Amino acid sequence: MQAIYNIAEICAQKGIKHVVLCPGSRCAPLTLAFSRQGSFNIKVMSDERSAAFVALGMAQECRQTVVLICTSGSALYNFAPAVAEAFFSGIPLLILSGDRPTEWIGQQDGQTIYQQDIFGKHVKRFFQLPQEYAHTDNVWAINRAVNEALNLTNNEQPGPVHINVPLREPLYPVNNQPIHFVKDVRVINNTPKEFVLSDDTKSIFTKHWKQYNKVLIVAGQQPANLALTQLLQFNIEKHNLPVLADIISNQHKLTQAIKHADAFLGQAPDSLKESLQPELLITFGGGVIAKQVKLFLRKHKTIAHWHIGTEEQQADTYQSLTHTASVSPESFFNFLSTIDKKENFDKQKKENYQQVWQLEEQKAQTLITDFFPATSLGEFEIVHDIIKHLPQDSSLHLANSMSVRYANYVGLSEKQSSIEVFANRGTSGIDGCTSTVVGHCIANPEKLQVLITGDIAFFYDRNAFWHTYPLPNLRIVLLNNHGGVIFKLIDGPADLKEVDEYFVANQKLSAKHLCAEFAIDHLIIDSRKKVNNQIKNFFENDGTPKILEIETDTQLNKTIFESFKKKLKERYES
Ligand SMILES: Cc1ncc(C[n+]2csc(CCOP(=O)(O)OP(=O)(O)O)c2C)c(N)n1
Repeated sequence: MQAIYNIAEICAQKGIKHVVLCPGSRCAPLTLAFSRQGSFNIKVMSDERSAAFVALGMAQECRQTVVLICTSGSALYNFAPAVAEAFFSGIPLLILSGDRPTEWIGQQDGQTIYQQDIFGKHVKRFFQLPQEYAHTDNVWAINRAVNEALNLTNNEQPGPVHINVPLREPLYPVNNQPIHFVKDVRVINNTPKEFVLSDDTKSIFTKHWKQYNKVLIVAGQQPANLALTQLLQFNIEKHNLPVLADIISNQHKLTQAIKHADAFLGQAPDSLKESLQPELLITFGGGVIAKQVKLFLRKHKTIAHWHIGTEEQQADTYQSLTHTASVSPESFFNFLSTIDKKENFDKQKKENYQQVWQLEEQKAQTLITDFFPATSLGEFEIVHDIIKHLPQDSSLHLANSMSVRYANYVGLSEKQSSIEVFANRGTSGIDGCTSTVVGHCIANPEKLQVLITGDIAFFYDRNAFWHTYPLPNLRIVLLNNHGGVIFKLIDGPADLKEVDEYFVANQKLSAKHLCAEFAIDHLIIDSRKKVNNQIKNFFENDGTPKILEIETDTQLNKTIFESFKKKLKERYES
């Protein structure tokens, strides 16, 4: 087993800190190697689906590869939702699965499935280790594969990598022999590729830059990056650029960001959309939440569209992509900051274009500030109140469905620049939102982690709490409308006679019993008067995890959301 035990030593020497382990026999050599090696922070969780999302949250928080270990059989399949999310969001995970030697697959030997390449395209690479480890070639092959896998997880395009480890019995050390770690195990270091803008690319871009004055920037989902935000700010001011920034782009520090495009584009007349139509579109980061931005840019197509980034996949979200520049957004915006300002008539045109966006943003912002009803207890106004009261230096996590959408309509202010926003938008699943936040809590116990979630997403992922790790920094706002309210709010299902039974899928739970089971403080808001007081108690840092539950009425939520859209529309009718 020495070659297998060495896997833990290689990981340790390559700086891996966190390991999430799911118990089982087939993976026992891995379990023992990682636990006895001594340098890892190991967490044990029995539900593999939840464990994988916890690992994902930890990797996202530390911006470092997390190792995820499980036994053979369906255990491994349960990692799949988080693996897919990690793949599409670029989060580094190394998955190590114990397996039977290949001759035992399909031989009714129990707990055996086809594990090779099980995640298909949802991992960056799959490695099958040799199943005999004594020959020096196999020792070399295992070492090489583990090094390569680790390097792949966290290079210029991070993501999940899977190593399947066939293990022959005996799986446990005979006579309890100690495990020996080879300290001079070989480590292959990886120097990340350096991407630079070639002179050719610079000159093609500069030609476009000179040619077009309606230049629009769209920031997609990305982690907070102060240096990049400062560069963007410089470019906005120098070149008069409108920057569309969803809440998940973490660009709320920008002074002139357009944060409410989703709100106003949804209601804007065609004439306005025509004047907002860009000639040159520059995008960076992942996807955007704003559906109206996507529809607008697909219909009112730009002439040139440059996507900046080192992603392998070429996403043509707006069906207008003409160029990709494989450099980091920092180096691109650095280059942009060196280009001369436009002068005279061109300068005027650029300023005008920026002003049209700016004006719409300001009007939407004013409407949103004034909109929220003071007495009703709908979930939109609760999200608004929570966001306004978020403590500095906390993280805001948004579950899929209406939570992330409401929050995007509300937005964060420039003053809240120390708050980082996260959401599982790689696959937009409702399945691991809570576990992901738990991973953040475990990896960074100093930071307050606030999740806003709907009830279906919340109860779906209740095994997020099923372990022994304290979560004093966890705060969950549970918008309990007893079903998937989104299906009542979006165009399409809302008016179908089947909507309640087959889409909303009512459920009756409240978090009361769950909170008692897992020793979580359960706070309730059942009237608007209690909001301020309860929010204050909720954010208090007294060493206990807390869930703030608000039972809301679907019809009221629908009425409030519709009245919000109506008010946005009325602005254009008057
Ligand atoms: C794993 C997964 N299953 C199903 C869906 C489809 N889906 C999207 S939103 C939603 C309902 C979510 O309800 P809830 O969490 O209560 O939020 P609300 O709609 O009330 O805001 C469903 C089933 C999904 N995104 N992910």
